[in-house]
Amino acid sequence: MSDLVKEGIVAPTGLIAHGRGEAFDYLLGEKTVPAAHLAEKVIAAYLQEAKRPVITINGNAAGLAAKDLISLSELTHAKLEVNLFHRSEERVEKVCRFLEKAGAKEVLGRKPDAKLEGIASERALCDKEGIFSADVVLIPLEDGDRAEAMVKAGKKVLAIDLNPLSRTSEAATVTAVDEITRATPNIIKAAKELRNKPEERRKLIDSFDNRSNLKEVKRDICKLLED
Ligand code: PTJ
Repeated sequence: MSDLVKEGIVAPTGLIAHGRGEAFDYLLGEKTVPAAHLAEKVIAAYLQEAKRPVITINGNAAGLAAKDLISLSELTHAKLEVNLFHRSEERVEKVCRFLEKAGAKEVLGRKPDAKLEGIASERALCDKEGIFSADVVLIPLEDGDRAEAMVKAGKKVLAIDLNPLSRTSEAATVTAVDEITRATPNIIKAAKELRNKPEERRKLIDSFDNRSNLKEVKRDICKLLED
């Protein structure tokens, strides 16, 4: 990660965010807990049921899981959009190129032509054909303001976030409380398994409750601490 900071892919504060994530991962025993496993299946189901799915990519997500996120986008026909918290045109270009080098065929985000309501600053910028008109958005490692704005805009928001207490985790429709490099391959596997099973996908979506899933993760953390 520190090399990617030097290259300008990961923001300097991305390292701090990474450390926050690691701290929570220790509390999870550095493994995918059962509740996260279920959330990952539900995320796969939502992506496949979506009409206009989009996967948003920031510096940390690109640095940690570019290839898997590209594979997931191909498998689920989701668009990839670079959307940075610490935005500069130069960094957007660098992250887009980084994804293209890793094999992405089309990356949105270079020329944002729409704005998400409810966020001041350049962080509101997005692509009309991407995040703006998406019905389902996968947001790995997203900040709370944008996650809440996407929910308010009526989108189904799918988060990957190691912190079960974050505003993103609480606002999302589905949160996989898991490390991105474990979560993404799990979502890919589930998407392959669910490919020709629309009924099973809808069952997973209809029976999922994010609040109780997050509670289960917190119980797992307490149990690990007590043991
Ligand atoms: O590249 P940019 O400019 O878009 O900036 C990206 C960061 C991540 C710096 C920015 O979005 C940010 O500051 O995010 P936050 O508010 O720290 O939220 C990131 C969330 O991701 C936190 O709740 C972390 O616990 C969590 N997280 C960190 N590393 C991982 C993670 N979740 C899953 N896997 C990780 N490896």
